[in-house]
Amino acid sequence: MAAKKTPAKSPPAARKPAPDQAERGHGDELHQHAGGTHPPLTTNQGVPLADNQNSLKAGPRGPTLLEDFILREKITHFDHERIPERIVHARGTGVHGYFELTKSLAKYTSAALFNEVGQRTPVFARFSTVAGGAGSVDTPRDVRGFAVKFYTQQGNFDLVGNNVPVFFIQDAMKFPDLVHSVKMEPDRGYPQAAAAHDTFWDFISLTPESMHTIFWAMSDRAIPRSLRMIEGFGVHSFRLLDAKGKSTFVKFHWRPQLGLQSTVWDEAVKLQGCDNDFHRRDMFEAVQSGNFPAWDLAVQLFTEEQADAFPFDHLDPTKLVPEELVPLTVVGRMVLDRMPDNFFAETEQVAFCPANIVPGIDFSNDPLLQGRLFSYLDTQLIRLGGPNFHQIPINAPKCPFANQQRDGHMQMQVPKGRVAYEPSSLDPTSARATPAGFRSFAEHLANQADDGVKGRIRPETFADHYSQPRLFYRSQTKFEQAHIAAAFVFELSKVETAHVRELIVGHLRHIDTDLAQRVANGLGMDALPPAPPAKVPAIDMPPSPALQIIGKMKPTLQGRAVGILVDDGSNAATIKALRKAAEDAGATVKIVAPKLGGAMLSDRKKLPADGQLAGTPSLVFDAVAVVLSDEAGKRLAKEAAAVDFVRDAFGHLKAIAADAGAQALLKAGGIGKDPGVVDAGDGKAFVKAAQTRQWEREPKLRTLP
Ligand code: HDD
Repeated sequence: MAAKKTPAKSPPAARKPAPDQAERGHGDELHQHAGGTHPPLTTNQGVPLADNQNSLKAGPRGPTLLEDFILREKITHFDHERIPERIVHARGTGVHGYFELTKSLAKYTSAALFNEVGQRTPVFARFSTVAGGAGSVDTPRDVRGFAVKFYTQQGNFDLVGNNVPVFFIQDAMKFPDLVHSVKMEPDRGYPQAAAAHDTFWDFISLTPESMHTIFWAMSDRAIPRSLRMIEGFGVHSFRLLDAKGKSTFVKFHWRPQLGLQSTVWDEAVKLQGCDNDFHRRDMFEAVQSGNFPAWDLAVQLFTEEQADAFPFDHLDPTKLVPEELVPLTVVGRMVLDRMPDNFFAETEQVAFCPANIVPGIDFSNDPLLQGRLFSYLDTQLIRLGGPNFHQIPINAPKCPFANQQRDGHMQMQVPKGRVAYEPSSLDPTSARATPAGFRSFAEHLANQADDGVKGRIRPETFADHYSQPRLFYRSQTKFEQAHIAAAFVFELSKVETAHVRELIVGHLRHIDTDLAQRVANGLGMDALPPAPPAKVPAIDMPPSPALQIIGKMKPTLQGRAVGILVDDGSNAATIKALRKAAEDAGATVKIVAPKLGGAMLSDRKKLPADGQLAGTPSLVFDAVAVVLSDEAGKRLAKEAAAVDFVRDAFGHLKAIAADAGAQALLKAGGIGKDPGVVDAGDGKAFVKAAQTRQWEREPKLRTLP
């Protein structure tokens, strides 16, 4: 048998030496900012990386290797970047700052932060919408959260409030239902960040106690101009305790130093399209430019005896204590002066808990507050993944803290020694309870009429649901009343179920028949629907002008924004004078032009624009000026973005300064003579008109119910 010829082995191909890592990690990446002192990029284990652009592959076009621990670590971390968003208040804006005491409350409380005038306590404040998800818009009609964490020397005190002083429900038991009703409907997954749908109004129509807060939510407080211009309220009554344990009830109020300011509804709606981040951006830009927003902290103090004489129960969170009944005393101010370095680490991970309280302050028996004391800690456990979230820098107290709690997920501390219990005798340095520590108010429950009865009981004193919404509505200016009526009509027009709409109008009859009629007319109802039975009919309380927005707006341009629309040929001197007048009055001025590069002005100098016309509508300004050559005015009169610029400014009741060249554009926008439309040459008149909205203009523009 002929032996098979084995094929001659070809000599092994001469192997090229493997290129070193630096050569192999090629790509098209550019690092534009070369220079500087860049620390080495490492894995989370501190291993320096030579290539952060290419995964480890079996050959240039081969599969990726499981071995690539660098890729796996990077992707795994990325996959886990999101944490569960807050079930409510998911979208928020946080800012650092401080609280400074200007009037001592030492007579009422042993809480250190309220004792020494001049003392500064670091704070972190987070403002939020309630209903929308974390990526939702900033300007829906919604209550705004106003949560402040005080890092006091006696531990963290969280005042977790809203921009309205009352709440929708009287008992925490109902909170999940309230929230489920307002969130997007579970079968269809919409609407996002909106109360205007059937499930919300269905719940409200069957929950008469919600009426008071609904009025606040239908007012322009729910469409604020800026987070810097909202009020804040601790809502519940709390107790202040002096060193001897004597208690005084307290309600906390935040008052914006820039005054209250809201948008008009059409403006809020359009802002959603124009700038999803309108409030977040506004806060960021203000703080970054040194225009630090500030609030006065005011308190209402009253005794148990005074409270007993109120014509309502102050433990009911649907009730406010009118300022006319118990005046406000300003005790300090909060200044927000530093944006977080990292949104996730701080704003997202901050964990507010109404149960975070310090010696000298205590809770009241408000049943909503009592439920909240449980809920927030519980939510943080799931949101932040375990019991050590208090060690995350934004949540950690800034005073020393120590106890015998140990271990758990994400333990960051390395406690020393063998003693992790109390009482103990083995460690002379272990933490012990102190006489200066937190003590609850020694409340005598025996003074309550129904003392001793255990049950799911609602106090009779919580039964009046209509007097305070009546107080709120009747205290408003006619413009605000019209806005409330219009808001009801808008919201209910989105409700498909007729009996829900009718029941809401029925409730309104208990509050104010004229309003009920206006809303019924606006909805096109043939007759007023019947009012549901009321346990307690509304009583008239003396009007409280403090509940208005318009009455509390400050005629000022401080913290406001003015936009000047210019184009080639615009008069340089007019622009300069207008800018100076507005800036001297405290406004931020931005130049808007058809092209971002700017415009060649009458003095042959180029003025760069801060915003391009199509992307910078007048919505983002509090007042506008239009300075144009005749030719540009005629040209822009045919440009939709320019026409919208002036038409919207006019429609949103803003002041407009215009020169002769701008008249063609104003005409195209349908703008005629109006006290708020002034000559661009008169900076003083412009500033005066721009310091407020032109309320009288509105009835001429739109039919309000
Ligand atoms: Fe609440 C968040 C304000 C009633 C349960 N709430 C949350 C936030 C604010 C408020 C401002 C956001 C905090 C932040 O910025 O992280 N909540 C209020 C006010 C209430 C109120 C003023 C009534 C007076 N809340 C309330 C009740 C319950 C909750 C009755 C439950 C029984 N709230 C929560 C929560 C949240 C929350 C589910 C969601 C995310 C979080 O706590 O941290 O636990």
